[in-house]
Amino acid sequence: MEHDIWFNGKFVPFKDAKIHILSHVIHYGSSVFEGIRAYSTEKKGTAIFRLSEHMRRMVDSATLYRMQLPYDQAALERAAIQTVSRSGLSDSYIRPIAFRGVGEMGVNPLNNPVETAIVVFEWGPYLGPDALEYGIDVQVASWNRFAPNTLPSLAKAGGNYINASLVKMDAVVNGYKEGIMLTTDGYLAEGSGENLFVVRDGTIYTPSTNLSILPGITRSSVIQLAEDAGITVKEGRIPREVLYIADELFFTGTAAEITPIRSVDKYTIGNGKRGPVTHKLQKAFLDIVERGNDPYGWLTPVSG
Ligand code: PPE
Repeated sequence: MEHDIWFNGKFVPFKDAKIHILSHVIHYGSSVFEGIRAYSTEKKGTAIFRLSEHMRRMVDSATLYRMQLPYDQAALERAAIQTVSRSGLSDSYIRPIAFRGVGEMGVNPLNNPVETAIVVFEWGPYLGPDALEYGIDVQVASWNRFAPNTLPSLAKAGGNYINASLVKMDAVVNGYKEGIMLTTDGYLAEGSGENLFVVRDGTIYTPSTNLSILPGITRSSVIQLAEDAGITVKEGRIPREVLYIADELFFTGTAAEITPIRSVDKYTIGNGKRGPVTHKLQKAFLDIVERGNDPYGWLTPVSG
């Protein structure tokens, strides 16, 4: 279904949201974007999950790239609500994006206008229809996550995903659903579009944000849900081989939600099924986004 797109402050029909071939973003990847989900909740109707945290990260990403956004965080939040509302969708994926348009050619983007859009569409389970229940098979990627002095990993920037695409393509071509990237010195980092969690002896471990990962909003939500369920969460440097002896592994992300990993490099994880800690966290997450219980104030209702 093709829904109206909020484009530079106005709604335009889906087919009319076009850009010029000389837009800087096409040549140099100069965009910053977000991925946000809206859920149809029982108690609050259609509601957007952690809207302000996502828009804050978008503003931060723009700041890092010296990109002056024509809209502040509050205006972006209002526009996202309107775009969802206008689509009539109850469950949707929201993609706000700001990019450098047509101006001068060449690497310097400072003289190119910043264009902003918000698109809403339906997006089912990111890693396949059975992924959330049965888990996925993944490999360790041979491409590393970029080093901290190469690109700012706190920014969710278009150009970052040229690296992620290499990881994802290799995984798919090799018959896996996803790849896990290591840091340049060999520690666990994250998936091409997800953060990574390890469970061993009832404790949860996840790479810390100083390891070139995107500081995921689902990641921080899951850390909070785990801690509030009495599970210890440790953030730090995790050696690669911990993957192969983990009791459970899972990915988190807006698109991926909480996806169990059932094997890595053909090592079976746990009993090769979704583990109990993963399942418990999925249920806690669904209680918020499906039931609409909202003890943390993470839901923004779309109407009213
Ligand atoms: N790491 C990366 C590299 C990443 O792209 C994402 C989101 C995450 C971690 C998780 O972040 P968060 O969504 O805030 O929990 N990836 C987005 C885009 C995926 C895509 O293919 O496009 C997403 O999940 O929306």
